[in-house]
Amino acid sequence: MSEDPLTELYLITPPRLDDLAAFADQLSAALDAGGAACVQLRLKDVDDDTIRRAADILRPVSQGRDVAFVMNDRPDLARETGCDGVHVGQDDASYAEARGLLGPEAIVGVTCKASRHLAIDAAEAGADYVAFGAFFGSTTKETTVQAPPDILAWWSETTSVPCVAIGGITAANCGPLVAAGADFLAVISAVWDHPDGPAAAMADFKTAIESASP
Ligand code: TZP
Ligand code: MG
Repeated sequence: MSEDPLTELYLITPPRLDDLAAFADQLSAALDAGGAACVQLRLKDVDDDTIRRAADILRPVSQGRDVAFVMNDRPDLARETGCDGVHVGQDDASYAEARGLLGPEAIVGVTCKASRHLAIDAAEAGADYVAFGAFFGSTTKETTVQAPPDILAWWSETTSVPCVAIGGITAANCGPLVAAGADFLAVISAVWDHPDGPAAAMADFKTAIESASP
């Protein structure tokens, strides 16, 4: 029997949040189904007040269920809105800037695409997790880099820093990523666009993760 904890879900908000109250209900349903460790607020091309309003509504939904709430791209807004941390890409604030703004206790995660080199640098600097992807084609974000599942296996054997897998992940295709050692599966469309709703999506992931776990 493996002593590794089961792979958990890292839920990222949909690209648009036109009805925050309705989405708060969807998020509650997903989190109450179990299996999620983190929620990331990811809103692109909106003004800062829109991000603040979304954080003010969604952060308590997540933190009230002991699920970490992190901000995408913006350590300054993460700090201002009381998030648990931030996720930065290679074109955002650097890891060091994010850590400097948020302090030693915050979660700081770093996108590393399919680069072992970027991941080692981020982990050595102190990142709380590294994110690899895209593993599959995504309808949410155009992806230029394809990550092979074996990068997860290599990472898990190399370090104890957690890794997040992202990009087109569904309950139907996540098995090889779970088997390769993904600590977290970051998902958008597979949960929010599930025909039977987010709780059903979470149940599908639970079944898939349990059957693929080493
Ligand atoms: N980064 C790489 S792929 C992606 C991001 C933010 C989108 C993931 O969304 P989905 O719908 O789970 O493919
Ligand atoms: Mg970014």
